[in-house]
This record gives sequence, C-alpha cells and structure tokens, in this order.
Amino acid sequence: MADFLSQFTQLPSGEGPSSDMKAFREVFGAAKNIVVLSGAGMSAESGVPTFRGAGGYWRTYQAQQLATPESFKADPSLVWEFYSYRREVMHSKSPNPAHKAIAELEARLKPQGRSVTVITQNIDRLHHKAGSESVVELHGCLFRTRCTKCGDITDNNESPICPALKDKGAPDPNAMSADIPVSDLPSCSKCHGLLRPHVVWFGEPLEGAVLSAVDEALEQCDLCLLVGTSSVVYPAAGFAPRLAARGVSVAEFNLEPTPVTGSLKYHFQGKCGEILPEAVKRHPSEPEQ
Ligand code: BV8
Ligand code: ZN
Repeated sequence: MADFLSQFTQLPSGEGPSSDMKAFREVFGAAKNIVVLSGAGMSAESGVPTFRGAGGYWRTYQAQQLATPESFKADPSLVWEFYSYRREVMHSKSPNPAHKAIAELEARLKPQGRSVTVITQNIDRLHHKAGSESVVELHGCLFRTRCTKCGDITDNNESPICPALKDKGAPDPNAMSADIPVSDLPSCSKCHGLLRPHVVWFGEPLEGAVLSAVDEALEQCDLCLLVGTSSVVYPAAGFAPRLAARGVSVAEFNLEPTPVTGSLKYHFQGKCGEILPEAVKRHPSEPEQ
C-alpha cells in the first residue's frame, strides 16, 4: 500500500504531499485541461464567511442545520431569513485575487488550446463576477429561486427578495425570528407557490446535468487545483481523491491540511488570495501575450 501511495507523493519517504512550487510549476506549464475545485475558502478573502470556524454560525445555527429540506418545511420563514441575509451580504462583496487569477488563467490558456473548468461548491457567484466562463455550480446559486409548487427556476437578484424580508435575517444569536407567514414569503410569479432558494440542501441529490458535467471535466483533467475546501461534504469531497487515484496531479491550496491532503501530490499552505496568483502566473513555456 505504501508504494502505491508513494507514487502520489514527491518525497521518497512517502510522507505526505510536496510543497515544491518549482516542481508544481513544471506540471502546471504542461497541463492541457485544468480543473479548479473550490470551496468557501476561495471566497473568504472577499469577506464571505466560511462554514467552518467562527464565521460558520448564523444566530445559534450552523449552516448544515438550516440547509435542509426538513428545516425549510418546518420553518420556511427562518430558512428564508438565513438565505436573505446571505444574499444581502453578497451585495457588498467582490471577487478577490484568487477568483481573478482563475478567471485570467482561463482567458490566457484558451488561445493555447488549453482549458480551465471551475467546479465550485460555492453559491455566491463570485467566480462568474470575476469573469470565469466555464463554471459548474455543484450546489446551486443564492440568486436563483425554485418554485416548490410548479418547479419554475428563475434568476432573482431582488434586494430584498420580498417586502416581508426587508431588514430581516440579522445574524446575531439573540435576534428574534421574524415569523413571516408563508403568504408573505417569496412567491412564484407563475403560480403563486412558495419559492425556495435553488440550492442543494443536505440530503438532496445534486442535479444529474451537474454530475454529468463534473464527470466530463474530471475525465479530461490532467491537473486539479483544490482551493479553499475542507473536503468533508460529499460527493464534492470525493472528486480530488478520485483524480489522485488515477495519477492526476492535485495541488491543494488551503490554510491547513484537510482529510484528503495525504493522498494529493502538492499541498500549498496559505491564503489562496496570496499564493494562488503566484502559482498560476504565466509559465515561461507560454507564448508572450
Ligand atoms: C447527497 C449549498 C445523496 C447550501 C451545501 C450522513 C448523514 C446525512 C448525509 C450524509 C451523511 N454522510 C454523507 C452525507 C451526504 C452529505 C454530506 O456529505 N454530509 C457531510 C456533512 C458528512 N451530502 C449531501 O447531503 C449531498 N447530497 O449526498 O445526496 C442523495 C442521492 C440520491 C437521493 C437523495 C440524496 C448534498 C450536499 C450539499 C449541501 N449543500 N451548500 C448552502 O450553501 O446553504 S454544502 C456547503 O457546505 C458548501 O456548499 C460546501 O460544500 C460545504 C462547506 O464546505 P467548504 O466549502 O469546504 O467550506 P468550509 O467552511 O467547510 O471549509 C473552508 C475551507 O477553506 C477550510 O478548509 C479552510 O481551512 C479553508 N480556508 C479558509 N480561508 C481560506 C482557506 N483556504 C485558502 N485561503 C483562505 N483564505
Ligand atoms: Zn410556481
């Protein structure tokens, strides 16, 4: 087993991944189809709270307590306050240097016949705002709604999303629930049914089309950048190990090791807004712009 794993590590002793940026840059310079797997840490330096750590609480709840169909059924007003708050927070947030470096990389490599595909767990749309074009939103989007009655899916950037949610959703632990009646919650323009955020909650399956897009991107992938994710939520957490098991180079950019770090080729410790732009800047083998 050790020799099987050691092929994924740089060090002959096989103890864990390499942090040799020079070696990574050579692999990067030769890569044809790069996949960026991103999590909440990609948006942390934009001021968007991550799920783990202090920022992961809204009032006295953790996201995974509210991001479930059961919670929405039990208290749609509370869950809408949570999502309305996260929507409103995003109006003052913008892409950080990590988002921008990935968007610039995609544009720079395209004329070289090389691809960059972002597969994100984030629902904040910051990759799109940074200019990335090839983006797969695994878990949906804060700014799309789905009707619980007729299934209609619509983009929605309204602020607030409905009058009853104006100035609601305060995150502090002792904020009172607004207890908004369902009739005053966001409703479908087509059938007046109750709308929900078009996001994937815990216990809900990812969309088939999304999973097919993931399979296709992973099939072609010859270099994966795993950025700002704790790699604990499945199926997303399984994508990088699936690539590593096939011998694809995976480089993790994170503040700390994660449960998948040991199976990866590279681990670069630090803030992705600082280390990622350096890692993906133009390689000498690339044509001058
Ligand atoms: C499914 C959208 C099957 C909503 C999200 C046991 C019981 C029940 C379920 C399960 C179970 N075991 C497994 C499951 C399945 C479950 C799961 O994996 N649970 C976990 C908790 C064990 N998964 C699901 O339910 C999925 N569906 O399996 O369906 C199925 C099939 C058929 C039929 C029915 C069902 C659906 C999961 C999707 C849930 N929705 N989001 C919303 O956002 O509100 S998940 C949400 O949490 C995010 O999208 C993301 O995926 C996850 C948070 O993870 P991260 O993004 O990694 O963020 P985190 O804060 O954790 O970590 C941040 C990282 O960044 C850290 O490592 C930190 O060090 C680093 N960092 C911070 N700052 C920086 C940085 N790095 C670099 N630079 C920085 N500056
Ligand atoms: Zn409807």
